[in-house]
Amino acid sequence: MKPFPRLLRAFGRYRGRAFLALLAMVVVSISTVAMLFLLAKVIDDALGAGAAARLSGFGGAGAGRATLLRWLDAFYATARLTAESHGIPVRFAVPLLLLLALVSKNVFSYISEFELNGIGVAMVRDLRREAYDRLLRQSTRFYSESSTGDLMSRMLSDVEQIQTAFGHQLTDLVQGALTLILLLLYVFSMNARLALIIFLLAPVILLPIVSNTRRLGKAATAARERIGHLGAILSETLRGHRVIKTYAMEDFEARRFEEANNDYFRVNRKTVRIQARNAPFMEILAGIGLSALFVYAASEIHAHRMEVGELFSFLAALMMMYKPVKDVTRINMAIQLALSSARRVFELVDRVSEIQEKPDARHLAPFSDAIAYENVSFRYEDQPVLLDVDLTIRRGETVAIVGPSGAGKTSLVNLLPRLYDATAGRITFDGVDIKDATLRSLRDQIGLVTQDTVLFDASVRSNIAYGQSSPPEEKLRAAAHAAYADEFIDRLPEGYDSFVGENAGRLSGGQKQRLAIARAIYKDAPILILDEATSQLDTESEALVARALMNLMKGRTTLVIAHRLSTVRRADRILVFDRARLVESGTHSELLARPGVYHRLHAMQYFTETEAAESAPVPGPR
Ligand code: DGT
Ligand code: MG
Repeated sequence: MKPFPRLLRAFGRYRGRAFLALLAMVVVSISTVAMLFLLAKVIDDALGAGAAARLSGFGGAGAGRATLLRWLDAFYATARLTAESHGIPVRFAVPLLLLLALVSKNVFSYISEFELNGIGVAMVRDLRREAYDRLLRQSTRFYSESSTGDLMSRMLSDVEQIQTAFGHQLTDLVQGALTLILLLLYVFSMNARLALIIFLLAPVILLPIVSNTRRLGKAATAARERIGHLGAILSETLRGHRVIKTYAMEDFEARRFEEANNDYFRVNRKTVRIQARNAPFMEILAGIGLSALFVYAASEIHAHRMEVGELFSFLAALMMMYKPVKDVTRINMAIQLALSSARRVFELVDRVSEIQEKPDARHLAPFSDAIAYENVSFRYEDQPVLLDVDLTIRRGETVAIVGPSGAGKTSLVNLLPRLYDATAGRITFDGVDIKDATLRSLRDQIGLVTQDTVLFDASVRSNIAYGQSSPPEEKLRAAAHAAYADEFIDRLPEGYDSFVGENAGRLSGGQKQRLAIARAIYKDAPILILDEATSQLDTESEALVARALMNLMKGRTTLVIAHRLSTVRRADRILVFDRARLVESGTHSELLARPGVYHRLHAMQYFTETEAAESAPVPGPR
């Protein structure tokens, strides 16, 4: 579905309010015309400019007057009579009526503005919620392939753009159109010939606006793309500031930013140029028209076909028409912007995650027997990452996965919670193909500690008991204790209520990992996936993390991507991966006994030794 009808449908949800706004707008337009009419009366009747003309029999309610004017005349006459019967003189009554029209115009324009803008705000709330829901349910592939900056700008500024268009700009558009129609009627009823001349000249003014608008629309789309690119660079810088510093890449990044910034600048300058020439051009055209009008009007007044007040009223009506016409450019641009934004937001909303739950997916019973990979192959793009992997993991087993970097270890374990789906073969969970199970029941049974620790900018408490508003205190402390995290948590200024900061900037690498382990212990899932990362830890915190991990693995079925000799030795079985294939499997001593990848890795000191962990007493329930 195209963005426009779709936005209209979203708008339609609020049609009650929209109808109210429309009614208010009609009243505003009528009040505006009434004001113009009364302006003529103020000049001609209250101030007396028309007295001479009326005495000589010209102007006023002649037989040839158009319907609109006759209605206004009748209404005016009644109002005047009423005022006179109450003893209010004309010079008070007419300005009072003018004031009434003015108040009515403003009260109703408040109502329409408020109602329509309210719809705009509500629409984007709906849209943002929908987009965020979709975003949350996207596949891991989507996240790894999208740029954060781009997604952020879609969720924030693009959605904002739609709000402006469907609130503010739409109010101006509809109000402008309504008022324009009534104003046209008004000027035609007042002096059809004069109005016709002006009307015929209008296209001369309108055509350049239309072409300008089209060019503006194109420039705006280009500008959106450029700002997205800028955002992407910016968010990379914010996330990667440490790398940038240590590689002394400030100049490089500055240049990259400079290029993108200049790109954006060029597009903007084009927009600015188009915009800048718009107003002066229009004003000059309008000035020419106005001068001609004065010349013509002078002869009309001379011939007593028009009164001075009416001329002023006519002029004021023309001026008022200028605004909605002029606004067409701005509104059109805003709508173009909103449409291109809507396209980008809907792209996100419509994106279907490649990981789908079957409609008849079944709930998995608690894990009882075995997980099996049957001829599993996997690829991200063209390059195979896993080829024909066959393996079975029994309940309670600890399986270590080792292999050179890029062998496919992380990819292998990512398939189990269906972060990715295998490209061939299948994975079963107690004999059930995981694609036939509900995602929830599958993922609930899996605890995951990733290679790069992820913590949320929240309290220690909510990081451990992720997603629970009031976690039981003993369970929380027990998890922290088993993860060897309690000693540092207790030293934090506010203990469990301390905030960890964005990217957990207030914690050390080892502390972060122990928090992540505490989270997994807290979740208490029967199956555990550990992607061990040891690089950033010193020996002491590594020993702590190692012990915490051992506590975590106790009594669970564990798949551990291991770099630590102690873990590998303790594993029931070691699976060795090399270049996408499962090449060896066995225990540490079995594998060492034969020449192969494992033997080579061991000889190359691929594994880290952790003395403290080795010599530590077997961690019982502390
Ligand atoms: P590690 O963590 O360095 O010890 O290596 P592994 O064994 O965990 O490797 P893995 O599974 O992360 O990557 C295997 C291959 O797949 C490697 O050539 C990089 C590639 N790869 C990993 N993640 C992605 C991804 O998100 N998109 C694409 N296109 N390729 C990926
Ligand atoms: Mg990995």
